[in-house]
Amino acid sequence: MQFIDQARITVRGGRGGDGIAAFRREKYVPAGGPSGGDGGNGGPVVLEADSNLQTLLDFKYKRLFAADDGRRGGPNKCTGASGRDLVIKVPCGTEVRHLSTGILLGDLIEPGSRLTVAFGGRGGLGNAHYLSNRNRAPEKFTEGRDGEEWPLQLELKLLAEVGIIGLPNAGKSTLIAVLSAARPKIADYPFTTLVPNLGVVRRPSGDGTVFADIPGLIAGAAQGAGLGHDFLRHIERTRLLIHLVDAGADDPVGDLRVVEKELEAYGHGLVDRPRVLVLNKQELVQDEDLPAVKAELEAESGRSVLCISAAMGANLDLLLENVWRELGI
Ligand SMILES: Nc1nc2c(ncn2[C@@H]2O[C@H](COP(=O)(O)OP(=O)(O)OP(=O)(O)O)[C@@H](O)[C@H]2O)c(=O)[nH]1
Ligand SMILES: [Mg+2]
Repeated sequence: MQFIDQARITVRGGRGGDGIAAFRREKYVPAGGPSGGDGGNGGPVVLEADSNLQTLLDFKYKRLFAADDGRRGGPNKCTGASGRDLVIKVPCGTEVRHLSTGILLGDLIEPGSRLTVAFGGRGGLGNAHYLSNRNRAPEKFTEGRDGEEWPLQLELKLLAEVGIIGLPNAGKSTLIAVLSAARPKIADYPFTTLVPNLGVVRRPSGDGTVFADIPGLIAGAAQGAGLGHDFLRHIERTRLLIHLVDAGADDPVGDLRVVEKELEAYGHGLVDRPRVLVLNKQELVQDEDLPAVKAELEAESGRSVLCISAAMGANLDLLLENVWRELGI
């Protein structure tokens, strides 16, 4: 499933440091001459592709990225220090465009690849530069230039590997919220989720896998009922489905059938997609009744069923272990 993650940022190179006017004053050196140094250059802003990042979420909160300014020149023809490069890490596959014109500035695909998006301003010249035969004591110096400033549009195409499906209210959004940093709306009524929510779940290796919480499916979704139709199309490209069944529902087995039927009706090989069947809200069933509910679902589906509670955080490790195993990672 492909989603586009977008962010708008402004990048600004550092301002160049000013040159200065100064004169050499030293014992036994009369009329030592102009010695004002140049300002340092402002630092550039550089984007760098980093394979540890998966989303542009970090840019939702911080918008302006400004590199350091260059320092003023010093006496004795000392050039001021240049501003340091400001390196901003972005996920691999980030496209960088100029915001208003849409011109593509670069595509950061390979880990470690870099793109300078704003150059720093040049440092000004000190008065030592203006020494000439006609003017032995120039007072002139120049100021540093401003760095470039550009509004940018970052765009990342995300591929969700795992889709979370189930009837409305099964707890899909709750699950993605406890597994990842995603914060979708959660409520005890159906159709809370209207568009897919993405969350990045950390694997033990530290890398992330993108999960998608899909709006609830209902009977007839494959024919376009409810919100399910569009979203079935989305999950076509996931590698694995987590099918959540609400243990507190009147008829969990009936609920399971509804979703199975929709997957079948939709076609495109969705029913054959690797699937982890999960009974959520396990604490809503009496402990002694849980094995029976589980057995019924297993008999109906021919799959083994994992009992969890997304809200209480029970058996989530077990669920993820299953997911990584199914994905072969
Ligand atoms: N008791 C209990 N309640 C849960 C659990 N997981 C989710 N819920 C509750 O179930 C309700 C529905 O949760 P959501 O996560 O919004 O369900 P959803 O599947 O995303 O629903 P839609 O977006 O409408 O399809 C909320 O009131 C949750 O607090 C659980 O493990 N135990
Ligand atoms: Mg939801």
